[in-house]
Amino acid sequence: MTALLPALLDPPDRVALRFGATELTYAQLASAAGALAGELRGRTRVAVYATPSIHTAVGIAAALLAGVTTVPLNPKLGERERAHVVADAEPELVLAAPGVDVPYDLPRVDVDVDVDVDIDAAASGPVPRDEPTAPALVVYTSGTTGPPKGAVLSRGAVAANLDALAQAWEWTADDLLAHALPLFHVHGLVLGVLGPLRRGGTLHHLGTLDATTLAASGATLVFGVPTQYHRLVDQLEADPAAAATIGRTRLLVSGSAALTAVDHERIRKATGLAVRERYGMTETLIITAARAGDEPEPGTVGRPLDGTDVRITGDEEMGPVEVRGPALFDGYLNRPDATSAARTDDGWFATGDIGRWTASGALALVGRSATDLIKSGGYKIGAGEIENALLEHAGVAEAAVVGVPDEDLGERIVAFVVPSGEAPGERELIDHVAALLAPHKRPRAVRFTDALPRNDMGKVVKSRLPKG
Ligand code: MLC
Ligand code: AMP
Repeated sequence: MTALLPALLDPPDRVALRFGATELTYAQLASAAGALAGELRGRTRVAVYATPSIHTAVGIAAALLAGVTTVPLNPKLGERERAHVVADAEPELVLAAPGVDVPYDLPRVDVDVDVDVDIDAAASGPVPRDEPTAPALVVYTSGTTGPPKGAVLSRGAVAANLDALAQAWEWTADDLLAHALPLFHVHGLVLGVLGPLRRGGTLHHLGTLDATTLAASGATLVFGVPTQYHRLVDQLEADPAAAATIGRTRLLVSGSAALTAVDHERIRKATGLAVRERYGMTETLIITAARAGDEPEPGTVGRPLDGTDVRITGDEEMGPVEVRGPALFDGYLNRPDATSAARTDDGWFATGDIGRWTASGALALVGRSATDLIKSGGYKIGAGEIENALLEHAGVAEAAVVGVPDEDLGERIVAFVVPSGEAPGERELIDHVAALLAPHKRPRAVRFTDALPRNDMGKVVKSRLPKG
């Protein structure tokens, strides 16, 4: 494999990263990351406190240059998740932006982005370890129950997936990618940071995907989750000038959850652009994508990427989606049981999604096999983890958590609670969950009830809970 980030070894004369008013050229990035990589050399696994800042991107680039595995940490993890991730991944230290409080009892290394440009220093830095099988990242992702699992992604998987996406989207060094995604998940980190760096192009992280900032960014390529596009189009309908500017973008890409047909159409009306959807998972990276050169079919997530095999199993027209290819993860850290449960005997990965093929060869997703997985704002959230957090509150006797359809978030988390004694306040329970777990896992509403619907075996039947 050639280097994972070749532009750091032979820096082009171009801006690599811009976060707000702070930017680094490739030469500056190569220097800053090269210097930090020198400090990291010899380590095995480090955490990055992944605030949406240039420091996070530099820290990850440095770890990759040094051949060290990175564990990106959502800075808003609650105390239960923090304890779990540290015990599970055992990072040797945490990289963080200077001056940021880091709630981890780990040795800390500040990411210095204010480094003299000295290409020699970068070039004479550590030799990148580019064995494709070496682990690049451990990314935590929720299951239906229990704490999140760390998906181990190899350097080869990241490289293969980014190259297939470049082909699908005609993505080159000339592209300026804009997004406002968090930097601790595959979407914002692998596609959104390593994507432009592997191409030698530019990333502009906008903080928030709002019409004014996006229109001013000069982006040729935009990534976002459906909630971000939904909020963006609300603004564009009220701001035709921004909509016209954004209409000159080469490609708008949506993923991590389904973009509704209504929002597809609203965006097309406001900007003249047809959004390309792509489908992926933390464990598989991107599986299918609507191509730059094809007219997208709303309601589908495009065709399999080149080199990736997708099959629909079962005898019906729609069935479980399975995937095979060079971008599959190596397994869940310390969880051989969960790893083998997700793999079929013949080496395919069972996504848990249900899909069907359309006449044009695109994949349409029609649901998930596990009802206890919720997608809210593009985040995957396990109902069981929230139920366990609620049960830790003294005022909760029983809890059942579901996702209900929501125009903005896709699904909204609603908790049904049987109180023990006097019912606690709704706000108190929401804050309780937001402290133990990341705030995006908090219920948006709590409904108190005398009893949960149960079947003869005593199992809660969530389909019998009131909707809405
Ligand atoms: C609210 N907040 C609280 C709180 N209530 N904090 C503590 N206690 C409480 N009770 C705070 C939050 O921390 C946050 O702070 C702010 O209020 C709003 O939080 P939110 O409700 O989570 O934000 P929201 O506006 O709803 O965010 C929408 C969003 C976000 C779309 C921006 O959901 C998002 O970034 N989604 C992207 C998810 C993603 O990247 N998924 C990819 C997974 S990979 P503050 O400080 O932030 O304002 C994958 C594979 C693939 O799926 O295919 O891509
Ligand atoms: P995560 O575990 O956070 O990586 O989320 C992966 C899941 O997100 C997939 O299994 C799908 O259910 C969902 N997903 C990703 N992209 C799309 C999309 N374009 N449309 C619908 N669902 C999607």
